[in-house]
Amino acid sequence: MTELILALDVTDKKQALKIAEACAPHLDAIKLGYPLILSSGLSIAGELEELDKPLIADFKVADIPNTNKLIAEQVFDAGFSSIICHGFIGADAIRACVDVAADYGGACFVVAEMSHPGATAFFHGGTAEKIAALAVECEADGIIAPATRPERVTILREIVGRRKILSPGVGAQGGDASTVAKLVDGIIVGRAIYEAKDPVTAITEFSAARTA
Ligand code: O7M
Repeated sequence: MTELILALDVTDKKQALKIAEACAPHLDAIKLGYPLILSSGLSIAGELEELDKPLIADFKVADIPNTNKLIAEQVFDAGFSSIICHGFIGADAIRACVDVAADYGGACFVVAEMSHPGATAFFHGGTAEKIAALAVECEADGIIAPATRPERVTILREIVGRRKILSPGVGAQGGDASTVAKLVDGIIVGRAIYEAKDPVTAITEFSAARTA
């Protein structure tokens, strides 16, 4: 079944831990990014460890190969199981993340196309397709593709084949969970869960959408 991944973009550490604890039994993974890590530190990964869920570090890494390698090592040393990097940085810089992930027995996902309206300015016109092909060439574990544009996900699927596609943009950004769940390996949901009055009930609705 398509995985359900919580984007835990909650900047209050206590609240983040509370939501994660309540939601974890109903999730396949938790994605942490700048909002929570900048407010709480990388050690938040260790505090979430007892929930026994894969933790995805969403730093959208986009530097030179050596810097990417150093960032990725910090991420995996902290206890994350996956890292996300940008794709426009090119093969050598992507490979730096893929190689570190492989060394730690983890995974690396490459952002092929983003979900927000402004993303079309640079990702369309062949760029996202090129990045997806590069992700395959670099033996990344998968790509990030927009739930807000299912037709684009279908095009990128043809390029990446059976590699994983994780898709953000469901809920708050307007993407429809049941439409996109049929096309991807994991949907990433943030505000529609962590801002809900009852996050667990919200998760139940997204879970049902995965099989609809
Ligand atoms: O459901 P939301 O809109 O509250 O949160 C979506 C999450 O997915 C949030 O953490 C974003 O940073 C992330 N995201 C996008 O929304 N769009 C993208 O194109 C890419 C990502 C992402 O996760 O990239 C790895």
